Amino acid sequence: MVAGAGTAASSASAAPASPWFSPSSTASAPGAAGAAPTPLDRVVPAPASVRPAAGSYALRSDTRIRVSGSDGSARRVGDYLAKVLRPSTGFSLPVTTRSGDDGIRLRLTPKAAGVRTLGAEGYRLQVTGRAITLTARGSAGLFHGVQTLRQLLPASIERTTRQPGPWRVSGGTITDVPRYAWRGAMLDVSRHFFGVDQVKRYIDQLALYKINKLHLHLSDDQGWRIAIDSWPKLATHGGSTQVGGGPGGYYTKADYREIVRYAASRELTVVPEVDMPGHTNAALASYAELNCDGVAPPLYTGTEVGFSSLCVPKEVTYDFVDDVIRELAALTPGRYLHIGGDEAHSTSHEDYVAFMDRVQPVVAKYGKTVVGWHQLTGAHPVKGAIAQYWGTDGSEKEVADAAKAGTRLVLSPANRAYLDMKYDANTPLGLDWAGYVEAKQSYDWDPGTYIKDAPESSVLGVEAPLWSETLQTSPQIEYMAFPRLPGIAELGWSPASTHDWEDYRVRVAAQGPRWDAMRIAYYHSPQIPWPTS
Ligand code: TNX
Repeated sequence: MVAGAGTAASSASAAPASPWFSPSSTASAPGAAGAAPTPLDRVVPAPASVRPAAGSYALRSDTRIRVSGSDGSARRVGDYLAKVLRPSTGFSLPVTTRSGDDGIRLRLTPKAAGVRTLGAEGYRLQVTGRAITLTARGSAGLFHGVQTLRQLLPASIERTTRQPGPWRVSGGTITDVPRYAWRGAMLDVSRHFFGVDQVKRYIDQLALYKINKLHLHLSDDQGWRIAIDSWPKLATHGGSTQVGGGPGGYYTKADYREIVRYAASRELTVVPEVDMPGHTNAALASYAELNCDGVAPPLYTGTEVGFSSLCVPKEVTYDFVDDVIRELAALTPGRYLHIGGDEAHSTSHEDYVAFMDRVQPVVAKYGKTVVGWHQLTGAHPVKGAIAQYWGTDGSEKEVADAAKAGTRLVLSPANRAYLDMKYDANTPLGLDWAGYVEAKQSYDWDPGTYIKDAPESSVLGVEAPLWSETLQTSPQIEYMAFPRLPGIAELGWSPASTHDWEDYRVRVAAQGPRWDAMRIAYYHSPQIPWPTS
């Protein structure tokens, strides 16, 4: 669609025709410094609308980042952009509120006509020889536009040492808005605990692809990971181990607030999950009175599921639930609170329904919207509830019925969106109960039509969960998340009309050199034509 890629490919014909040297592996591949700049439509997620124009903009040593808008949020995005660009360019890139028609301009114009259709998260990026102008109604739009701009610069922009450039961006206009409001990623910090810095690193990676929800799975059989003042042993005892018997850990309230703050600075909302009534061994081990027989079980470090349950008939259970939800809601500025509800195999159906009937109103009492795994649709989801689907074929009638009755859906089909599934039989990490999930399998489905008989309007978005039974380090997180996470992010952001595996696999291939520059330990899927230089 855009001149540039073709030009780059033909200039690569000087490369030796050896099996070790494909044209895309030469230094003149789009996106490599010194080559034609990356065409505007070569980003992930695919933009909603692209109009290329002649010319290009080049960052220079005297480029300024000009921010406008009254409340300082454009400046914060400008400062973030400057921090990304300064190390590799070596330019000073001052951020200024002085207006001007040159440089990189970040304009926050909540009311201007012509930007209304951009909504809260959309942006317009205009590139001419004189300026790059990003326009949005809110800071989220500017921030997402900055992520697009990063991808339009050469991959070496992501390095932390000075690089030669040149730093050119193709001319034209991108106008971009998300398809879905919920574009989530879940991290299981219970099976293995991940510290604040590891979570921040993942947040930075999620932000690259315009993910806007960070769902933290804070409790499970193997560990309780958030300090609750009224039930202190949840964290100190329930958080004291993990799968395999390591030391585990938990977030203090200050730690959790720091994660929330950092996520917000990257335009992500934290969605905390406390999984109930099953997946509760860590809590049951911490307080004997939560057990129906009054006996605390030992801590658990295996990987079985479905053996634990809160005691539904006991009143103390609801004191516990009220305290936990009250404290967690008070710590959480976002609207959502996830109460789990999956795999309650040790809870009778009757008890499950009774439990959910009592607990959902507690979430509302503390001002939050209920999110639950889709088994909640087998009980009585309250008005406004959100069900997170994790089945594998979209055929569950109770999910479709709930959707018809107003329950909104976040889609995480396990055989598509589960980042902990192995890519193939040789993947050293992960599980395989939902089958192998290679890059194409992960990308090639449509959230709008996935759940049989659910109205398309019930779909709030998509989410990629990363369960951590087999994962302990940031490189392991990255190996499972990349390249599948960007594909799920694209399903959440890009219009269905742009969906095309053959096109996507080439666009995502161009992310490889960026991940190399950022030291992201991605899986080199054989389905993707990675540049090899
Ligand atoms: C199912 S998905 C679970 C988790 C496991 C995961 C592993 C869901 C709601 N429950 O407890 O960690 O499979 O893939």
